[in-house]
Amino acid sequence: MIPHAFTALVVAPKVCGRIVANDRSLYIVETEYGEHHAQIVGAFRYQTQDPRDFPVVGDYVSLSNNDGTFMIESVIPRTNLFARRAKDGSHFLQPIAANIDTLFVTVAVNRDFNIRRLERYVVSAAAFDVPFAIALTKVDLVEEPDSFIDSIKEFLNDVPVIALSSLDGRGFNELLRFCGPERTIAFVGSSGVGKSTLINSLLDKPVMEVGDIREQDGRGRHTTTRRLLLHRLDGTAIIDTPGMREFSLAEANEGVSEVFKEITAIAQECKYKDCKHDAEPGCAVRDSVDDSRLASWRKLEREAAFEARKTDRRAAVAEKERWKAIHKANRRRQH
Ligand SMILES: Nc1nc2c(ncn2[C@@H]2O[C@H](COP(=O)(O)OP(=O)(O)O)[C@@H](O)[C@H]2O)c(=O)[nH]1
Ligand SMILES: [Mg+2]
Ligand SMILES: [Zn+2]
Repeated sequence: MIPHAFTALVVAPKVCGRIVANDRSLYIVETEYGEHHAQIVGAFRYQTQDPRDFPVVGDYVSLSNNDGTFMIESVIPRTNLFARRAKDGSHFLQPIAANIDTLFVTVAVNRDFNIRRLERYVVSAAAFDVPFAIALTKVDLVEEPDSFIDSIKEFLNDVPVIALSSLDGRGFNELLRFCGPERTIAFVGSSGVGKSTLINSLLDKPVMEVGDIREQDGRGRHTTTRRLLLHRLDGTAIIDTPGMREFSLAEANEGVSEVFKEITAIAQECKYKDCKHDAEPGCAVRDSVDDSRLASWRKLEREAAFEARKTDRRAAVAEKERWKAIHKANRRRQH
């Protein structure tokens, strides 16, 4: 189940594995020889500061095996990583899933349909270089799903939009075009849009609960961690993700330029340097871009720039604190 390209990178007696679930320091990895619990080897843990560098669901890892105790020694370089920055003021990115061939940004057609939220996911996927498509779910709830597809197409003209219903099976054949041996697809989107139901329908049988981590925590409570990477019989790896609350667009500058590439291109032709494409007379962007699209672009661009500045400031403060501590330790050592 693990592509040869990855197993080939791990030299025996080390074993190549893929992370399928994670709860704090505990991981479940699948290997050619079955599924195992694993933890990160101490040296890796102590040398790693950035949460982004820790293993995440979808990662391929190199494992050591000491009499059946598996330890994660390293993460094999990722083809990509979808991450987010929580709006909690941390300047660290929280990794969500790695090594994704297609990320389905999932939205439902009911009253929760929100094009702004969709835009946020999309610019974020573009910023992380993760190929994406749109999964429009619960189309059985409306008479006219086309109007929803149209409003997405208005914003993303060359991205596949798949209209789906887990109730009547609409759209699943189209979804299967993204599946295949050694393919990994992932679903992100707000809680309740139907990701888990969709994944269960995609699997040949409902196995969502299989392979959960069940542990007794320090207080004797049982905690269950859900397996997030599952396989279709055809070999497709499917990654579910926990519902995300608001996330910051700090990394999304490039994603915004990518998703709005026609605006980015026209902006180069603006006769004003530093044009805000706002009130400047004869602005090329305002003359040729649709008002609502321009409004979306402006809002996302401003937010991405603002978040990036804020994050840079926070990173600078953290870096300064770090050096202060190092100098202090050095001074102490000299006395
Ligand atoms: N009408 C309709 N309801 C759905 C569909 N898919 C999921 N649901 C319902 O939506 C709710 C949330 O689904 P769930 O898969 O848990 O969403 P998740 O939070 O994105 O994983 C559940 O009550 C499902 O029964 C669908 O295709 N049509
Ligand atoms: Mg779910
Ligand atoms: Zn302009």
